[in-house]
Amino acid sequence: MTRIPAFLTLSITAILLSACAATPPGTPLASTPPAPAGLTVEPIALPDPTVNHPGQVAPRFDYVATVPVHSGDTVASLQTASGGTVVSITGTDCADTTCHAVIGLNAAAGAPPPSAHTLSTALNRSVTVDTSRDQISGGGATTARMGGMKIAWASGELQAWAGGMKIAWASGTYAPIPQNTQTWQNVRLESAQARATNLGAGTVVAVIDTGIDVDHVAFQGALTDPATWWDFYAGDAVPQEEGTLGTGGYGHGTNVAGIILQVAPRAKIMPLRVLGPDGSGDVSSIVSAINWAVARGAHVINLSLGTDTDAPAIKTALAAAASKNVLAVASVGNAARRTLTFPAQYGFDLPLMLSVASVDLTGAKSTFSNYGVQTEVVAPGENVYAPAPGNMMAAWTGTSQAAPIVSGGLALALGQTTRKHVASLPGAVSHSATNSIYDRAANWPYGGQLGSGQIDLAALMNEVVD
Ligand SMILES: [Ca+2]
Ligand SMILES: [Ca+2]
Repeated sequence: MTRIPAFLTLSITAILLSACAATPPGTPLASTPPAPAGLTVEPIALPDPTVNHPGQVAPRFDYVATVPVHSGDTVASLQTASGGTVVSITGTDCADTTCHAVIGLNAAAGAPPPSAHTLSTALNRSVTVDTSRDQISGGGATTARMGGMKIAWASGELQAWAGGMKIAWASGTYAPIPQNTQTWQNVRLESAQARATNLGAGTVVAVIDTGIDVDHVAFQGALTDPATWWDFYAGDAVPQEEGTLGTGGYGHGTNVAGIILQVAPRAKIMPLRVLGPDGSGDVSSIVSAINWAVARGAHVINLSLGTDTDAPAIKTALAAAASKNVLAVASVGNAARRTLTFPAQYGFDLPLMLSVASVDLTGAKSTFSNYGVQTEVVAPGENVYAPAPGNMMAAWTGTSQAAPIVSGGLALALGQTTRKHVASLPGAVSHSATNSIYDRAANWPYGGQLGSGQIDLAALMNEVVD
């Protein structure tokens, strides 16, 4: 996996940060979420947020502190004591459960990182501090990157959207993309949809990614109310993908959302943009997006992104999501290493979250896919066709493409009356997976490190659907 350079974004950011420095964050939104008792925090919104602002980058933070909320705290008191900006609240009911304030911090040039010890003393509670922002020094390490690479622009496929496909998507009728036939056969999608006849209706899947092409014909009628969208990267309410065809991360989120909708055609996608055109972004944005999705009714959160650096702030947010029975799915990364990226690595500890690796269409581990004992399930992630910006279709390859097959499977199950409690559905994905992939000689080096095996959507529906 080629690491996506962060330089482009960083140079743009530097310019916009100075231009936007005088803009106070927190411009109220038209739609106010259910706020934690006593604390209301809106995402950073630059002026005129209801309009899309191509090229705009919201203020970014080098570090993010996670601070337990105490009764009597106010946004002002937390900001005064920490010297930072409260960007989000993890947890939706601070009166009953522990909430955490997510505080963005910047260090002056040459100054040491903010000290968790100093902040803990100042706030009189235990505070953790994570690196948040892409670091331009240190070899261009990317704090959060999407895991996937475009392998083909199927320009000739544009016709596929001109006729019946458009109508099929808009009406929620399953219309398989012929190029994905083998992929869907391998996970037994057709049988699963025959069993789960609601096709995911009533289920919301948050796609925390590069945004999506909200105007794509494939997404008309398939997205949540625009009041639930947000672009954390730009500080506006329109999570439209930005970039250049064939470059960087452009099209990544559109592909991921399109895969989910092929599995669960009547689910609704909540598009949340946290990654820029190069596919990189900040921990603080991802945490804010997870909190946002939970507060606005997402049932499943798809995270086709990752970082090599432990990010406890993300784990705290995912644990809070789980406490509200919100499921999460994360890709394990594309470095061909025996270790999982974060947040996928947290899936092992969190019963409501699944970590997903990629296999090819023969069931062999994809050469690029990370693996390891913390992997929970695998899905085919090679050459998966889905919508691409501009009413196009394209195939992408990566663990990023395997994860949304699992998210779609959870949405299919959630669209039905199930025998299982929501919290046990991820476990059912594992139980019902087929472990026959371990019989393949190509997978012998990875014994026990590809989870329970390949997701079997038909077996999953048989296990869970009433
Ligand atoms: Ca935008
Ligand atoms: Ca798990």
